[in-house]
Amino acid sequence: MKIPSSIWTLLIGIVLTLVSLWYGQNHGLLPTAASDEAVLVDGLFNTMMIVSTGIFLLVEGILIYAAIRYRRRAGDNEDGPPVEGNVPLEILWTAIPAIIVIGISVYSFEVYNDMGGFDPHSIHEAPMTQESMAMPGTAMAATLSAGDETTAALPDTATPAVDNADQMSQMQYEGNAPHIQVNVAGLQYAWIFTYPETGVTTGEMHVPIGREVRINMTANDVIHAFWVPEFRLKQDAIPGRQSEFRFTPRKAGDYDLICAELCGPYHGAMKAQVVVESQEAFDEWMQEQLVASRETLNQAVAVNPAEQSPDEFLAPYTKDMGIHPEMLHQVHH
Ligand SMILES: [Cu+2]
Repeated sequence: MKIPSSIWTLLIGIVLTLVSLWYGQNHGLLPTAASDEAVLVDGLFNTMMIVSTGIFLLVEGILIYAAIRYRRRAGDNEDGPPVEGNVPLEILWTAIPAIIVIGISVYSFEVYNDMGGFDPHSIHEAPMTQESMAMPGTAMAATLSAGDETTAALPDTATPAVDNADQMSQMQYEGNAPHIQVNVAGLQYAWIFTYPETGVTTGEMHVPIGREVRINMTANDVIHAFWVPEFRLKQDAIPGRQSEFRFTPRKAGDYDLICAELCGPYHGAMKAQVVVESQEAFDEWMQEQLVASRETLNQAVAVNPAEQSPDEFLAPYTKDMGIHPEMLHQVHH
């Protein structure tokens, strides 16, 4: 039985589509997706991977098929019939890539907007991702706990609809775990993090799971770039300018923050740890940092020279001065 070529084309098309769809989502090229934004970026990346796998297989497949099917046979010295121009085909292979490119650019614009690319610190609803959709209970609980629970659960029928909607949207934002602010400074060759709410300054960034992190970043000397591959986030730190961006960590773990802008001879060593942990672990860590900074402060107070007598103040230095401690008394009495 001879199978018509249209059936063959259809079958090959189906197989090609299935293979592209599978490979585009199982390429294993990206590290763990540890933030809501990473899920958005991966969606875009996988879409492009599906399209490019399909195009690659189609082009290479036709190439290999043609090379074998139309190879030169023994004793055949002809050039074959001259083929030139095919307007419908040319329109088709111009239109298809144009549609693909426009589609991808609209999609990437959308992802950039969802990540807060245009207005990083504006009030927004967190992007709906697979992870956050997988836990509707927590999202609901957070929404309810934000406002008066009775009002939220049993909306007053007398309340005008508009007021209610207004209230709802506000509640959703507040309930969406209020953001935390982190000020980041890049300098040769380290990252410094300051939490303005507590005044804590550290060399390691800790962030709680599920809460939006708003970054205000600058550089002290040259241009650096904040890059956490697991967050799919890269942003320049520019001296004299504030870079604002946000992200919502979703997966607990220790991640590398890597400087992604050549900034000097030790650029390659410019790394810091980003620790994504539960809210409780984060609060505990913050408390430890506060205690540590208070201790440092107390030590500074303990040696406050203003409260010491001159010989008390000079006592530790007598060895350096090359004199006997008793001599101090003689000097001052
Ligand atoms: Cu750097």
